[in-house]
Amino acid sequence: MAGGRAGDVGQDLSVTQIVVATAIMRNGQVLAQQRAYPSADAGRWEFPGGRVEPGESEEAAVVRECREELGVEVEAGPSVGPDVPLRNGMVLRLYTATLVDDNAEPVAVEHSAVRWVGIEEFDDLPWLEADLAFLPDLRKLFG
Ligand code: 9L3
Ligand code: MG
Repeated sequence: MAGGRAGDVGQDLSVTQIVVATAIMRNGQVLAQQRAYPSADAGRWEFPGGRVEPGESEEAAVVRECREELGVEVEAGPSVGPDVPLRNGMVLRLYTATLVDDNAEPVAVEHSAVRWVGIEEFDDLPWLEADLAFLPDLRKLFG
């Protein structure tokens, strides 16, 4: 925008795009989902989530993404683990969460599969590289 100044309406390219990931915890397990796309990531496992939208809080993004991807309502808890740099300057940040209805079963709306994973099974899954960075802190949380 010609003549644009800080504070003008428009995209501020200096703001880091946060991608939230969600560790939904229930009965000593955490929910993982298997990506269907893009092809480079298909078959790999991740914590559900996606890009925070402009003006949206990170917690609200967690709730929205879990609703969209899993068809369940969650309550976002504290963030855990490191900020993980992604391609294109984006940063991945993990939030803990619980199901609002403990008996609700998440479903794979746009993914290949979902699965509850105990810490003893963490090493069995081919995780996305970025999500691997969260496993040590999750182990401590469950340990
Ligand atoms: N990403 C990595 N690990 C995750 C999530 C939720 C996302 N647990 C990466 C994959 C994409 C980017 O972040 O490159 C945006 O995520 P999405 O909108 O494809 O879910
Ligand atoms: Mg996503």
